[in-house]
Amino acid sequence: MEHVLNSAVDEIIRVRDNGDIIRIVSHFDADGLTSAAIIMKVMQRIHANFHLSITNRLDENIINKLKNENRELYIFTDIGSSYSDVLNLKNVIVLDHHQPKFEHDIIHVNPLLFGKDECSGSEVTYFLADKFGGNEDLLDLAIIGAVGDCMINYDSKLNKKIIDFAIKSNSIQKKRSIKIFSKCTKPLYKAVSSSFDMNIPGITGNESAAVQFLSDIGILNNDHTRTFSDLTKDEEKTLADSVIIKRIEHNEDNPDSIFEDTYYSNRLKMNASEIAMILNAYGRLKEAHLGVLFCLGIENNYKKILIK
Ligand SMILES: [Mn+2]
Repeated sequence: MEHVLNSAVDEIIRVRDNGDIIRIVSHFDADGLTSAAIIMKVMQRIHANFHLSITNRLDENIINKLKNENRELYIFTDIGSSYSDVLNLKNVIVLDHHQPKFEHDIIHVNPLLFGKDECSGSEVTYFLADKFGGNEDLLDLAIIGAVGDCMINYDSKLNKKIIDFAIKSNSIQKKRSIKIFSKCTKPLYKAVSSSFDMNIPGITGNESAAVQFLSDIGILNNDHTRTFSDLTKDEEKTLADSVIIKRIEHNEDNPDSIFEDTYYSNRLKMNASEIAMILNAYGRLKEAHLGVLFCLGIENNYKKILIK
């Protein structure tokens, strides 16, 4: 993959030096929006002119419109490999991980063309960003995209490389934590009752039972607004122990298998899985541009999007 990434860098530098606009198109889900944010930041940092748009698919119509724009270079992130129509464009770089419909007719960076190792679109895009240097602060975005596409726990060397690099550069904290979703964005009782990956007999799916349970173990505040991320270390342990006890009492299989690896973005101050959920909401509600700004820490009105 290295030599193709190097060709992509050379091509981007050439077009930038000519002062031409680089046309970027990315996918509309969390992986695509994080990929878009990574490539956009790289373009800003190397002082390249660019124009970005987000789409959920690439049909003939869209490709024709892009062709009529007559740009010197088109870059597709987290999309493109499965659309051979992109070959109709003059000068193309595809950074993607979807099943390829063509090989190296263009600058095509897709791990599936180089062996069995898989990774997300955001990780492929990060590998390009890394070639330019000084983009380690974008590593959390690479991880968030991988979490969004459920690729983070794949036994993949590429994945592992990004995770190790992200932890080392202090972009991400990897934590073993109880399987509760919405650790930062929902009140704890709602998060506990709606975490279906970890059954708590009598409590999963029942908000008032969750309120009672949390109050019994002494970690609920008066107005019930606390989130999981507000808990102290001791309270986290109390919660985990109490969940395990409940599961033992009800003869659940593997009562103590309630933990998972989570990835926390030090920059966005939230877990990657929640950021991915927020980005998917932006994409589906046709507010993808705000999703990209959210990735960059510029837009922060995500609560409005979650209510919709
Ligand atoms: Mn993807």
